[in-house]
Formats: sequence, structure tokens, C-alpha cells
Amino acid sequence: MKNETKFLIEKIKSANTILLSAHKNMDGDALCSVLALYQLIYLNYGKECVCIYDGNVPEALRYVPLRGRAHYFEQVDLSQPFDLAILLDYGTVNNIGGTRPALDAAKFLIEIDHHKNDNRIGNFCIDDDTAAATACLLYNIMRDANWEYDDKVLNLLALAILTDTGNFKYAKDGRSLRIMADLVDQGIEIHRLLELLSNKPRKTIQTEASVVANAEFYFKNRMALAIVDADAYKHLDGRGETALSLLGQIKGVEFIVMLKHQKENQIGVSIRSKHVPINKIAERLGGGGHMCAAGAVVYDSLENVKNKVIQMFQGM
Ligand SMILES: [Mn+2]
Repeated sequence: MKNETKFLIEKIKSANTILLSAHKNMDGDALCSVLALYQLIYLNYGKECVCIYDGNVPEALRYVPLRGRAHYFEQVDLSQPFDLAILLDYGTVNNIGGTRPALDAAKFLIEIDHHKNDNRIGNFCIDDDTAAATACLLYNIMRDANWEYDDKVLNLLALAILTDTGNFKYAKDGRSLRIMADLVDQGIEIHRLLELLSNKPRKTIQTEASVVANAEFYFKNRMALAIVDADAYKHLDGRGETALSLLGQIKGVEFIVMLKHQKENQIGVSIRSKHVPINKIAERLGGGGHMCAAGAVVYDSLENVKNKVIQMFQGM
């Protein structure tokens, strides 16, 4: 067994209270990794962790196993410091949000993450920025520790990997596929998981379709720019992945940018790229992310953010 696995197990064993969390506005990897770890700790050590999040959880994740175990942080009593907090899939400190004080207050903080991050906050870190999903790290720990698991764990790990790799579009090597091969051999049905994720409200799909229909194109159609106004934003589920994906299917489009009018002078920016890394652009906007999928929140008017972003793509 790896030393880091041993250390993690020791910390879990000696903690009476354990807090689990991930980045704000959890995506599939964040939520499903938290819930899978919750279940693994319960099955193997009989301990019930408290799972908290900040922001919104996409509707599409409503039916993932154990969804009800994850609570909005303000609805949980966090007044007593936890013995151990485990922070999964958080990226950078800017992405944590309102759960941060409870994580800081914990007597020990372990992070498990696959994001590039120069400012780690864990007292102990199990990180690998070459992994396709945090759930891949969790799977490796589960195998290394020889932990018991059940169907819920397998489904959660598979859902996390599917969502974070965009159904394997973004798999950079074979590791996530080999993990999925094992999950399928153990009874996971991929078509059922994809069905489970296809339950967005009608209004959401219609909104995303109209955002696509009204997109603007720049730089000889290499860049698609979609604007989600304040009214449409109410109906968006998660980051608007359906619209981003549709725009990416247009021939010749290399970069996809979505500007979301979240509040007065608060614009959410999601950027996708087919080949050229765009994480540096997101960082310059005050955000971050992966090479081909990144984002930021910019506090300025829609018009200013739009002009700024277009300028940044000049010459790319
Ligand atoms: Mn992730």
C-alpha cells in the first residue's frame, strides 16, 4: 500500500467527525467524488461524514446515488470544528466559496485533486494533475486500500469520470478508460448513467438552444461567442454544457466562449477550446481551469467583459 493511502486511512480512523467538500457550484466529478468517498468511509469504517457544498448543484445531477447526503453549507451546523476535513476536486482557493471557513477550522485538512494548483491549502495533499478526474484518484485509493465498495460507489465513480472527461472526449491517456473498463466489468451500464444525466428541465434545453441560435462569430468563424442574458441565466443548468457542446460541433469553430450575466456587473465566463490551451486566458481573467476547458467570474459590465475577451483571443 502506498504511504499516502496509509496516511489517509490513519487520519480517517482517528477522526470522530469528518467533513467532505469540493469546489463551489459542484459539477459531476466534484459531487460524485464527494459522495463516493462518503460511502467508502461509511462501508469501511462505519463513520458518517458530513458533506457540504456552496452554490448550485446542476439539475442533471439530481438522481445520482446518495444525492441527498450533500447539503448546502448554510443548512448544516458547522459551529464545532471537525477532526478531519477532506477537500476534493477544488482547483484553486478562489473556487471554494462559503465552505472555506469550516475547512480552515478543521483540525486537519486533506486534499484530493487533479487540478493544477500552485497554492495548495491541504495539510496533506493527494494530487495528480495528469488524472482525468478526481474520481480516478479516488478509485486508485480504493483499490490500493483494498476497501470494500458497493454499487453506489461504482456508479458514482463512473458518473464522475464520464462527466469530467465529457464522455471520454477529454481523456488524455488510457487510464480513465481502464478504470471505466473495470467498472463496466463489474456491472456498470454506461447507457443507464447517460440516461440518468439526461433529465434537464425543458426550459433549460430551450434556453441553451436559443443561446446557440443567437451566438456571434469572430475571427473568420474560429471563435463562437454566446451570451446568456440575466433572464436566460435563471434557466441555465450548471455551466450551459449543452450550448457549449453544440457550438463546438460547428465546423471551423476552435474556441467557444459563453458569457453569463449572473448579476449586475458580474459575468461568468466559460471558455472551451478544441486544440489550443486557453487556461492562461481564464487565469488572466481571474479564474482558472484545464487546458481546453476553463472559466472565470469577472466583475464588470457585459459589454466590457465581451470586448476584453474578444481582445484576448486576437491573434490566437
Ligand atoms: Mn474534476
